Amino acid sequence: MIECWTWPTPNGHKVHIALEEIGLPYKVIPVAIGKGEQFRPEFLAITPNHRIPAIVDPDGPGGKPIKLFESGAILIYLAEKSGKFIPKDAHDRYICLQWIMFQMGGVGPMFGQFGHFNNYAPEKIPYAIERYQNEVRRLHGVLDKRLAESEWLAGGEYSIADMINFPWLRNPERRNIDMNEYPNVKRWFDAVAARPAVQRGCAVLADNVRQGTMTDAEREVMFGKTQFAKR
Ligand SMILES: N[C@@H](CCC(=O)N[C@@H](CS)C(=O)NCC(=O)O)C(=O)O
Repeated sequence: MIECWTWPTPNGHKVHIALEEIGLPYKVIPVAIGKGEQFRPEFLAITPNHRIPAIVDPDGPGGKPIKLFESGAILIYLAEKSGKFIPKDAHDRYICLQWIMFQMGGVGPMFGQFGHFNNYAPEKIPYAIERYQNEVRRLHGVLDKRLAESEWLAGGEYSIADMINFPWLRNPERRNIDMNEYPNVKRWFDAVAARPAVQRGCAVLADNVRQGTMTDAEREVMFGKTQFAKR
């Protein structure tokens, strides 16, 4: 059975959603990132990047085990393993990969940096907040344009490109986003959110979602010496 080393964050939810949509059996292994469990030797043996999500599939290519980190690689792997949710047509397949890269290189890092400077940075740096807020808005605009011309991100069929972008579009108020300004994103978001497998994916470890502000101990793990210690 696939081991899914994870935590209930947008990057974790991508993999939970894909596993639920595809219907592959999996075992959740929680990695409490606020407590520093990402630095445990057993997790570092799977990913030197000490970030969730990561998977271990004992039945990988050629029947050999595979360990994988980076959510984009994991979703492509799961889709190819199952033959589901990735277009078979070469043209559409590249379009699907394009929107996966857009999420991995754009939406994730930019939304993440906005969250950091807006919520967690010890000092408010207006330039940084404004820069990432502008990027968040710009990226919503790019998605809106695409979804004005296409039902799903990869084209006519729901795919891993939708699964990977969706979790980062949740809770728009946290990014000062009014979804009514992006009606095509809103239409797409509601359609993805209505899928039972997506709801099951977002419920994985949901009791562990942090309520309220970060404690000093969590802050130290995420942004202090523990995070940057040489390993
Ligand atoms: N590009 C990576 C990003 C993974 C990532 O940033 N994971 C965060 C949670 S969403 C994490 O594990 N953070 C732990 C830490 O910062 O120590 C992916 O998509 O898998």
